[in-house]
Amino acid sequence: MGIFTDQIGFESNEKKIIVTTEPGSYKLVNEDSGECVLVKEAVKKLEAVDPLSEEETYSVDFSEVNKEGKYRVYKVTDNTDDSQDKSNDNKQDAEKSDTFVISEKIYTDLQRALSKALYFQRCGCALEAKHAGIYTHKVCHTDPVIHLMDFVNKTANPKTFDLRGGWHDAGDFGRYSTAGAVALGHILYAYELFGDVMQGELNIPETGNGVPDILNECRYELDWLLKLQDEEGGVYHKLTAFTHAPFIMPEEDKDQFMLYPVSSMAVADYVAVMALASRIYAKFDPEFSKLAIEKARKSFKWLQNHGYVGFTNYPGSHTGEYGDSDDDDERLWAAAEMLRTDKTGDVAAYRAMFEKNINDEDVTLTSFGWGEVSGFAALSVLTDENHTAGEEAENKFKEAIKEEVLRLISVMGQNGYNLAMTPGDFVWGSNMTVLNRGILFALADIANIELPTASMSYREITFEQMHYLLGRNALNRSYVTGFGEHAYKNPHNRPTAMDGIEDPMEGWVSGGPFSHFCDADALRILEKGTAPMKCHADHVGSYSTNEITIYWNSPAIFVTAYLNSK
Ligand code: G3I
Ligand code: 9MR
Ligand code: ZN
Repeated sequence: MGIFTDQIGFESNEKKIIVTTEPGSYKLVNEDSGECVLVKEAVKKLEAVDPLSEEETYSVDFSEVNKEGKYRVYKVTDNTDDSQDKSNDNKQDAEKSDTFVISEKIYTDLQRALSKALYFQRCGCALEAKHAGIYTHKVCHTDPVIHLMDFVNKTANPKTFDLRGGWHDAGDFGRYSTAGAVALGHILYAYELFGDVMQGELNIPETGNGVPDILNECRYELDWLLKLQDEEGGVYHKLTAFTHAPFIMPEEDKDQFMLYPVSSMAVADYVAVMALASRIYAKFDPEFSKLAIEKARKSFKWLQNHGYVGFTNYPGSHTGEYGDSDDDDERLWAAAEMLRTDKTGDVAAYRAMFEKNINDEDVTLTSFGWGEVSGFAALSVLTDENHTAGEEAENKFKEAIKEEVLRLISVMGQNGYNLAMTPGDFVWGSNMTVLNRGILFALADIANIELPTASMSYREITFEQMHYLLGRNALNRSYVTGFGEHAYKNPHNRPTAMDGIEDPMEGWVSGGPFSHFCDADALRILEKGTAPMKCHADHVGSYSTNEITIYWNSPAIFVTAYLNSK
């Protein structure tokens, strides 16, 4: 059996629901005093077995306890047989939850660690002990870059580029425009909305320069992304080697890195995120702000002159593809941001592109992932104090959000974990889906979208998603390194695998359970037909269930900032 909890804990004034796989009584014990604070009966929420874990689930609600402290939940058993039970130790282990706290602002340390983690992805510089602690490495990937076609054609004396910088995307060393823009989007919007709780120092090289560290860290990626624009305003889709490096430290990777062709998704995401950055950094660095909007204008012109330009990997090359069959949502985000930010620009053109794409029926209007960015347009429009896009557009976004929120609330009712996920949602990077739904709930809250049927507030609903991420799941596993008694420990990340240090850096969100797991280690470790919520292998080789990426941390930064901000 299992007793599953958020391994960080619960806010004093919020719901405190524990999930278990067995009926019976459960007691909440204060771990410091040993005092039993409350005994509650487990309640069966579903008639059928839980569709995500394929097990019986029960919930135990300790919400009435508000007192700050460290706690643990135990199953109340008939103690008389315990002394004879040889498997007593194991049994005891299985019949208690991990420890957790009841407190205020419980995700403050988590938010900081999620943010600091990005520093460890910095490419083109050394990570020094002063900032990196034990996780140092020498400078990496500083060699000149060439075009893919010059590489393929073995051109003599090809044109070279200095494209140092940016964040490594993930466990690989690639740097990808759309992935980077989306990660920046999550963080910069979070800063705009919840800046008050994003002022903390991160101990990075720029600390103390008068700019909040989270913006300093984002600047490292922005300065790199700025350089990916070509002379015509096109933006290269990615910068990687021809294939992924073997497991080596970043500084040992001497493969030739290349610029891959322009895609219209990369251009549109670039426009959106440069406009957003121009707005956010205006008061810290007016010169950078001006440069960012100029670059955005240039790429916007490219969008006006070009239709959809897709991206597929060159035959034989298999670094991340980030393919996308349409760019309407990216254009919508670009136009929404230019309309809001660039008041002295070509407003009529921004408006026209915005109108065209908001009315495109294929655009969902509620997504925040690397492939579908329409939710960022909603976020930008609905948080614009000047209401630049107008009431009709606002209403359209609000209706779409309301519909999706109602669907997700109904989904939460259909599983034992109050999770806004169906069995089919356990895709590669399912934790991003969980977190992006958290962003949607936060946006619905900010935009005052009525919650007609639910008994919980948006804030409570969002907490429920975080509780899953932090251990209240069928594997009893916290999906953030360093946070929780049973936090996963072996992220698919080359430095983690090769640095010889036992513990991984803290603050990394795992991709999470993937029901069609496809890497050799997951295939070896997990049985075929495993329940969706259990398709996670905490193994360094399992890239399809246990990798890290910048854009799986970034939505967690948004969600924790939202939850910490009230
Ligand atoms: O688009 C289909 C959808 O129509 C279908 O319903 C769904 C069902 O599984 O699949 C969807 O496609 C999935 C796609 O992501 C979009 O979600 C693919 O199956 C899935 O394999 C694909 O996974 C991506 C993976 O790369 C493989 O391409 C992940 O989202 C993406 O995060 C991951 O990104 C990698 C980079 O390539 C390289 N760097 C590391 C990074 C993280 O693992
Ligand atoms: O480490 C790579 C990871 O970032 C990618 O998500 C994954 C899928 O593209 O590929 C990983 O690299 C593997 C490569 O594709 C095949 N050989 C083994 C590599 C490391 O496990
Ligand atoms: Zn590097």
